[in-house]
Amino acid sequence: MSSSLDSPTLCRLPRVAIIGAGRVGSTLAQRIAEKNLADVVLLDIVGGMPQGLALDLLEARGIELHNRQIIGTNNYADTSGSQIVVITAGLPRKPGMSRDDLLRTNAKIVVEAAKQAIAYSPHAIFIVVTNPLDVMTYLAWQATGLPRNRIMGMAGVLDSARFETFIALELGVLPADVKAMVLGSHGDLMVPLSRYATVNGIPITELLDAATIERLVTRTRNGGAEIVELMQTGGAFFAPASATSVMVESILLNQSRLLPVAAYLQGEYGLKDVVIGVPCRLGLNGIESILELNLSDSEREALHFSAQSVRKNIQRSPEI
Ligand code: TXD
Repeated sequence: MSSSLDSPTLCRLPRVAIIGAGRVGSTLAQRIAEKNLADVVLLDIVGGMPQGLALDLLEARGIELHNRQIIGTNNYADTSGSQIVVITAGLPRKPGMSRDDLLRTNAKIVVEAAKQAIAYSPHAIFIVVTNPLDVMTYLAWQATGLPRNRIMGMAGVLDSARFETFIALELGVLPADVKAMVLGSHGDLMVPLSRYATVNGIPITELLDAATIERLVTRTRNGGAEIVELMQTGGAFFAPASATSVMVESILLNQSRLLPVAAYLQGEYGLKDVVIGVPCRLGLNGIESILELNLSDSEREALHFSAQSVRKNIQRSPEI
């Protein structure tokens, strides 16, 4: 027996398009759906693969207790109307390969993906994940012509999470109690700000000696390579997907979280026309604001050095 009810108001959740359904892309789809943040469209160049992954994720919905739509496709038309587009398409690093070795191949892939995606989702906010991260974000910004608040790269959240992990392991404390901020480019020249790292408000400089902190900083700088060396077949993807999902969440839920994000700078930190990791407040408009910290001379120098290497790679990248 059924009683008549007013037709339920269907609450349409936002849609996130993920370009590149590889390890980072598919894990991100899982995180977004299981956090109930948005419907997900997974797109890849390989036929059948994103469709299979989407079906697999759909079959877990009853167990994971969510009802998000997950679509797998090879057609950009299916991504239309997305609020957020995440670009993970490209080749990952192989052992011994630097992120910059990926430059040429991934530049073509990312620029093409950005152009196609913006055509179908002209109001979307873009998050670039593909390496070399800062250069790819710059190229995607150029290719889309987006205002700078609507395009950013994910790296600092991951690098900071790695630094926090190593601090927590060293001190034997709960990882969630450790907060750290890593700025600069995503690579060997990243800038972990040790003096801002705390355990529930206590600066780590009170808890660890300088040599130990330096060891943890070095491990953070090599965090990606350490995993590539261990795995031998591709790089990290669980933590990168988690880090990206935090950015997606802060934007969709307008959380205003202050996160290190690769942003296009127009004079902040004395840097212009370059993309580099700086603290940004993320909300519905994407980058709501950029926070300018009072850096020490050596931190500022390290940030500028890091920006210089990004610039060099932007100049080296192919005309597309
Ligand atoms: O901190 C960060 N930003 C990073 C970046 C952390 C981890 C991974 N990082 C980089 O993300 C990594 O160096 C790669 O450049 C990307 C994606 O890494 P992932 O590990 O997911 O690589 P996969 O598993 O090889 O997936 C890439 C997918 C794969 O399925 C390809 O078929 C697809 O990209 N691909 C494309 N999709 C759409 N369109 C085109 N042209 C295309 N080319 C490849």
